[in-house]
Amino acid sequence: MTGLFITLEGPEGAGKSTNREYLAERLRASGIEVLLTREPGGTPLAERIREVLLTPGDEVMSPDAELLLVFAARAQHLAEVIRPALARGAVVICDRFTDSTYAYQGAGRGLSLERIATLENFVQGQLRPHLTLVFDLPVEVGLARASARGRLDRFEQEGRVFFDAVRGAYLKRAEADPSRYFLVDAAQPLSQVQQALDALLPKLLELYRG
Ligand code: Z5A
Repeated sequence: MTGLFITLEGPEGAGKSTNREYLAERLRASGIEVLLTREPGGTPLAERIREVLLTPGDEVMSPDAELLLVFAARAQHLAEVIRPALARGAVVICDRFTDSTYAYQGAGRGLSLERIATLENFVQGQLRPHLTLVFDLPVEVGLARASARGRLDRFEQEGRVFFDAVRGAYLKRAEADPSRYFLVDAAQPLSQVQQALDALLPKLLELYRG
């Protein structure tokens, strides 16, 4: 049996972290093993790479270096955590994955989508998420939520143009493949967001049980 690979995507402050545990609990209530993880990160080595990626510093990180670090962390995460969990039949819920790379390094930094696709194929082989939930909300709402938390990380220090591009990329990807992407209106009150997740649960169970 192979498990189910679900990714949560969207701009900052969209509620991915808040809702991943909720979704996991709903699935666990059906007796399913759920592994919650995140990117960049998910293993000790990948978490060290996350620190490098998120910590602001004096040296400007080149977009190419950023892209390669993201995929280095992903290679480790896949090998150590994601592939083994899927192989034993678990549901893997990952907070961000390669759609973030297309959105942040592709649309945000302006790197070639073909180059990202080459690395995606190299690092992931055939593996793609079965389902991707895109938590969508206006940029200013997400940034206000994120900045209410205090110190901004290296990505959160970017400007409005960057985040507009990121949001646009997610919406374009979701529109291009409605069978894989599910759009969640993340600007709604949390209770309504969670109602939308509840409504999705039968589809998740159906996908999982094949
Ligand atoms: N990155 C990349 O560039 N390339 C890649 O390939 C990958 C990642 C994989 C990871 O940081 C950074 O790495 C990310 C992109 C880059 N950029 N940044 N920044 P992260 O994982 O730490 O950042 P994040 O994913 O944006 O986390 P976040 O800002 O915490 O967003 P969130 O998880 O979606 O939101 P949240 O923490 O659940 O909620 C934020 C606040 O809003 C919190 O106080 C909640 O209580 C509140 N909230 C949540 N939902 C609601 C609703 N519905 N109403 C009101 N308030 C709400």
